[in-house]
Amino acid sequence: MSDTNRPALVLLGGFLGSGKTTLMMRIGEELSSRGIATAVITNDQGENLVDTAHARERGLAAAEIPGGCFCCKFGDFVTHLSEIRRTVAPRVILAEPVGSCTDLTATVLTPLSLYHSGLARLAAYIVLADGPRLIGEYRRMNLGAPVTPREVLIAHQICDARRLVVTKTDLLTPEEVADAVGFLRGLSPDAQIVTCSAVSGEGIEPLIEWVTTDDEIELSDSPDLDYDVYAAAEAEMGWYNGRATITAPAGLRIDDATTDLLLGLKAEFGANLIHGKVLFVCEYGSLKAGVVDGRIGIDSGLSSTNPVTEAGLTVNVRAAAAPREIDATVGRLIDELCDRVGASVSDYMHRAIVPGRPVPQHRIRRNDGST
Ligand SMILES: Nc1nc2c(ncn2[C@@H]2O[C@H](COP(=O)(O)OP(=O)(O)OP(=O)(O)O)[C@@H](O)[C@H]2O)c(=O)[nH]1
Ligand SMILES: [Mg+2]
Repeated sequence: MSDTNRPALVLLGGFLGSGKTTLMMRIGEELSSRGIATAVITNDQGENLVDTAHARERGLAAAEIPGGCFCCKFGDFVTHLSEIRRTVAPRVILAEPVGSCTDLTATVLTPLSLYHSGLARLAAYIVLADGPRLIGEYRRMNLGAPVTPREVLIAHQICDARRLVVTKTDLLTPEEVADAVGFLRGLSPDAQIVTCSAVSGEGIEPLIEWVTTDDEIELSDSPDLDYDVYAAAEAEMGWYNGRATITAPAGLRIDDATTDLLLGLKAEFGANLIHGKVLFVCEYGSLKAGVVDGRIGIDSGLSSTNPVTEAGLTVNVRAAAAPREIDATVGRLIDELCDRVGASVSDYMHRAIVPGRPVPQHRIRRNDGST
């Protein structure tokens, strides 16, 4: 990397559950081990984020922009960029936009390059696509000629970036990986496409090269997007974020409790569960796990499975369901878990919302120059 004072900024976009946080942690840890100071910025429609807590537990400097995506909170994004630059002085900043957000070329990258180019060098804009979903759910959708709001959103995310990653290749056979790449290539013929598993580490090296480049990306024009349809896609989803302290005099096994909660979410919401995440923090460290596409993944384990008497719990759920329903269901699942182990809940803070219409502070498309 060249000796420049400006940190490299890398945006890692992609639909909910595509593996952004997991890959960001993996890249962050890899860069740190090479002596490259790295910070992350997470983003969500709500507060109390599993992702931010997880990053901090893993020792990465992390800033969080809650309550809206980078585009609608562009001012906050700029403030956090300069703040993290001043306090941490990273060489690389990895930023994860909300998984239901798109149009970042027009709403984040172009405004940054026009108005705040001194803050960071735009090193890469990478969009992730979930490998198993590419060859399953996405293949059954009309992403090539999108019709439904969800199809429009996912297709736009993929076409907005010139660099794409097929994630979770450890869950696919080599033939399925080739199939997933071919499918993605059909949607975005000119993009650079790599494949990787953040779990096994396979395919990480090309990504490290993308992230540590000395270059600055050339901004292309962003594909057109109907904001009414985009808003409809966001409005189909309910977002629940909650946090509580669990006190269990008779002892609570965190691994069992995590599985219980995730299986409960899966059973309650079925195919409508887009991404459920659980983070427990206790005396043995933290355990983060999630469920996507019906599959449970453990992202970080504890040093011991011995029962604990107190733990902090954070739960984030994104589902195609009414917020009230998600809120009530998660509350009941936590209560049922506590009843089973004789535990009690305190300091329970929870909020469930439908994201509002995306209203970016700037939207600059190169061919019309409007803001
Ligand atoms: N097997 C496998 N699982 C993965 C991999 N990457 C992510 N996962 C799992 O996929 C789930 C979602 O991963 P995240 O990194 O949280 O996804 P995300 O894109 O940040 O999701 P949002 O923050 O909701 O937008 C987690 O349960 C991970 O365990 C991978 O390379 N292999
Ligand atoms: Mg995430």
